[in-house]
Amino acid sequence: MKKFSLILAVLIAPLFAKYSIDLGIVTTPNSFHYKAAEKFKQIVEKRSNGDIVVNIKHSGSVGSETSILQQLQMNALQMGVITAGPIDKFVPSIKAIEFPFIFDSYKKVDEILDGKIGQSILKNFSKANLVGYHFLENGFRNLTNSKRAVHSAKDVKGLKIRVMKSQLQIKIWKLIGANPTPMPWPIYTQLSQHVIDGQENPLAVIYQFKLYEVQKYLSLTRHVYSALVFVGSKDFYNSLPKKYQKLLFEATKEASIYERGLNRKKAQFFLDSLKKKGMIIDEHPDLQSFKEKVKPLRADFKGVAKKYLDEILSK
Ligand code: EAX
Repeated sequence: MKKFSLILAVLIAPLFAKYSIDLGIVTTPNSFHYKAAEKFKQIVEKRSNGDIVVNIKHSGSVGSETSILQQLQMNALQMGVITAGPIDKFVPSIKAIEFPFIFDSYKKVDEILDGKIGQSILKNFSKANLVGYHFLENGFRNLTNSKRAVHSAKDVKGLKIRVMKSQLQIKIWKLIGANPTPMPWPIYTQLSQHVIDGQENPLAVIYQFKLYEVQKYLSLTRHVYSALVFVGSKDFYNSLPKKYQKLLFEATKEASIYERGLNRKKAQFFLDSLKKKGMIIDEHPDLQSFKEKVKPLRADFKGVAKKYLDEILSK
């Protein structure tokens, strides 16, 4: 009986909820994006006493990250956990934190993202009819490919590399010498069919999406720190009573801190696992050669993005 009423409560709870949040992610339930979304769901549903329900739409079932952002602008979705890369079309100032080799430690990441610069970037989401709630973590991005070992930038020459849908990311890989191809996630099929030779992502994503099956070489380039952002629909946010607006900020913050901790704790695990899976790993690529190639990028930065970039670089 007890079990029955519990099941009943779960089934009818959504009927009594006053607000419903559809939250989109492009990754699968084993990802950190999902773990963060799940934590957010637990907090929000509990602290709103069921007034708010959260439905996690995972694995790209509601479209690519760019499409999720567009749906958030129209309140067709209410929240998403989105990679910073494709956000730069909507919120150009976020480019400052996607600049190559700008972060050398988690300490600096947290200082910038949770500090004044991060806060102003999140505020800028409002101009795109979005809410930037909180930064969480995808991780440092590393290059993989199926063709050859990459130790220095010259080894990248001519490789067809899938990049995120971001002008900045395309430019980075052009400068390094690759043939960058922007595509939405996921890209396993394109890698396995050799439409592209390589890609770049944090170790967790490489492992969780089994890219080791189709990519032999991994270079720990850590070229870009990849933040994730809890993004929301501004219209939905404005429709909420103050106490629930506050709750969304609280819950995204707690879920982000939880996810960052989890992600960092497992970094070594993913490296060991990829080794066990047989990837050939260059743990100490010639980063200086990559840094040299991307130097001209700084001249492309204008306005607010330049202001943030200069500030981060001066720290
Ligand atoms: O969050 O599109 C990407 O490369 C992202 O880093 C990731 O895989 C999804």
